[in-house]
Amino acid sequence: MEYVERVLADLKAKNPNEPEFHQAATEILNGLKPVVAKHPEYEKAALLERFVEPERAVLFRVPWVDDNGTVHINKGYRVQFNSAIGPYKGGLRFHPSVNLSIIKFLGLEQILKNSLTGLPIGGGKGGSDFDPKGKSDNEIMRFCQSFMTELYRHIGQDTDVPAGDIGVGGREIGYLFGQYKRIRDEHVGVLTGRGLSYGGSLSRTEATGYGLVYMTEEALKCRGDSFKGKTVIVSGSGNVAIYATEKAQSLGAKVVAMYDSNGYVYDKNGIQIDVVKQIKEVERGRIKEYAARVKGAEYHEGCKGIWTIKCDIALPCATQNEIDKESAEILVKNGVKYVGEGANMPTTLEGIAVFQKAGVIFLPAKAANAGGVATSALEMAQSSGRLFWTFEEVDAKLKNIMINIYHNMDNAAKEYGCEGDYVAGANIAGFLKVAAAMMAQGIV
Ligand code: NDP
Ligand code: 2IT
Repeated sequence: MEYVERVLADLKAKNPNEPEFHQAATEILNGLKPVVAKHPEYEKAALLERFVEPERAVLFRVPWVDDNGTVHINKGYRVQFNSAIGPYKGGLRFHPSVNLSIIKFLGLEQILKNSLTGLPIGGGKGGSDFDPKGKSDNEIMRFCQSFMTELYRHIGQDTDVPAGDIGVGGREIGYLFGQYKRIRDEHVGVLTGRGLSYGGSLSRTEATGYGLVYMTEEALKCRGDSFKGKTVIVSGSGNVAIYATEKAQSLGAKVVAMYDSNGYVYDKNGIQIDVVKQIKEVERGRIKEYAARVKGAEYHEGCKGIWTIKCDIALPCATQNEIDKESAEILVKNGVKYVGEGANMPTTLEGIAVFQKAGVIFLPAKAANAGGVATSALEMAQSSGRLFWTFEEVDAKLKNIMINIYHNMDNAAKEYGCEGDYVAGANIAGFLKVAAAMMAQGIV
């Protein structure tokens, strides 16, 4: 059996019941076929087998007590996937769907994403099946303190630096950091996405969404086009979705729809992002509220319908597998020209095939949403150097990084005979640096 097929078959046999991990590994390894053909030494060093096996996976119990005195137990995870090019780096996700398969898919993706940023960060991911929805601030705090009471022994500013993801934002990072500092007695850059008063970086909050739009803007520019006058759909209404919408609209686009896990809002006049920020960031409410507050806006129960709205550009910014084959076909039929993935793995493998066959410019997650973690690495640099850069400085660096990633994946695709296939291009460009580092460091 051919090398990639053999590694994939082995991975599925050894890691059954991990469909998201299989999906991410399939997408990545298929893209790497031309690389391993050119580098037979990789197979001799079992490089792919090592690449898909986490260096370490920590599973732990997170006990906590709710406001009524009831005891709850959640599962905690930290998968330290690859440290060849730098300390493990990647977010923590708090969502009831979290399991080992999801954390491993996110961790595997993170290795290549972090490599693409050009900064010295390895790949990791963690989280819990804890559901922050409907919990009081005190419950969130107690949960975060319990989570960190185990996690602290596995992380460190030069070892593993977690950050936010779904369900983990500024509030949670604050509680996690407070508990780490209390246990270790160290005020260091062990988490990113920190508040500005205790070591955070300007522009980290905006970075993932802004970065997604900067990359999409570059893809448009290279084709003599721009965001001006474009109709855009952004799914989700969390951190990534809000700042993708804000930046796309500032460049002249009209974002007409957003959703949360209950349903979507359609505003033909263009989403008023300040209203969404008030509902989501301040009140922690539901997107349904938007239609009650903004004249002319409609609310529809359920998420899938959002992809039936006609648009030029789709920016999925919520979660994995939100665009399946059927939704991709409807988007194509309605004339979508660009898809930029803000979320991690938001398009199924079948959905990607539909977009690519139709000639849609498809910007894959590990490249398109790398602005968040890139800015986390800039936060780490500021922490280590005891520096504080202005918003404009960080934002300019972010934009530069996103433009570089776009051209690196475009060039890698050309060089390896798959021009325009950015899925393969991103996998190849990200992998080459990790592979070189792993080869140089021996069999470890
Ligand atoms: P948030 O928790 O801020 O927002 C998540 C949004 O997605 C919410 O609107 C949420 O709705 C929605 N959502 C989550 N799960 C589902 C679901 N199963 N069906 C429908 N909607 C859902 O998270 P982020 O904005 O930080 O993350 C969004 C995506 O971007 C994730 O895939 C994450 O991995 C990725 N990402 C995040 C980065 C960051 O810096 N934050 C960096 C790179 C990627 P509801 O409130 O109803 O749950
Ligand atoms: O998926 C991701 O890249 C993130 N959730 C951000 C990770 C980070 O370390 O900033």
